[in-house]
Amino acid sequence: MVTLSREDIVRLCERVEGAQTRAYAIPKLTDEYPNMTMADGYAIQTELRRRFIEQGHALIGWKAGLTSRAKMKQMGVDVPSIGFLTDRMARPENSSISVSDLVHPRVECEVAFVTKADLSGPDCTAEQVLAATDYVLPAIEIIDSRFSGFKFDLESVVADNGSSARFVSGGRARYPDELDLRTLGVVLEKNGEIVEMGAAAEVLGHPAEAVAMLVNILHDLGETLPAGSFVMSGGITAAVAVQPGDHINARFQELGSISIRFEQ
Ligand code: 0L1
Ligand code: MG
Repeated sequence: MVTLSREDIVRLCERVEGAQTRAYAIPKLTDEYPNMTMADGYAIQTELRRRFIEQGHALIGWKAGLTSRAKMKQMGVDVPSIGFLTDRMARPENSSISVSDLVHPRVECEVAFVTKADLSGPDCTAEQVLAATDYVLPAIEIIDSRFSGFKFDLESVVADNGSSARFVSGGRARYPDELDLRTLGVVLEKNGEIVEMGAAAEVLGHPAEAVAMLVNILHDLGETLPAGSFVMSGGITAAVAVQPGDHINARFQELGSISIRFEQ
């Protein structure tokens, strides 16, 4: 249930927007509003999406977050979340990504879905997601929590759009029925060293389950997922911190590799 007044939602949204666009850390929102609910977090995120679209950003899709045990354990939470993705967050493969406009950049490997049919909740299933999927492709998400010292809770993370910041996709697109998306392996290398590895089943047992969960949360927000959406299903492994000079290579079984560099 939304408990915050419209005035408070707008004020907290402006706080998050300032931290995102000017890259500074802020205290978690629940320090001031300890009784804030998840619905309040989504109300702030929805206001942020409204503002960005008003400013000319194009909504291109959504991300599921905190969908693997590794991520939930790393962040000390037990429920997945969703966030929106815009054209301004996309970066090309093999590019050099600046960290000067980010606060706490970290990377994670994800399976992305591109849809060819509309999907809606409240009872969307993984089977429906797979039937509505045009193709899947590998992605690296660069998340950036805007909360000081990584001290946050789910309500604050949701308001901060699930730490969404940048993403890169590419590699090799495949039809989902050509792959076993549960056993699909991924290896994350930083500066030539393997730092994380896992199988996509880490994501709620099957990444399509995470997309179904996302569609059902969208239903609660009064939204559907239109055909042509780009959806990231959540980090398979724990997120890895990056700094200027780092080179990241994510190798996905069957889906090719994605490389990026980080610069000041
Ligand atoms: O993409 C995600 O899994 C969202 C993570 C949100 C919390 C964090 O910043 O790690
Ligand atoms: Mg992610």
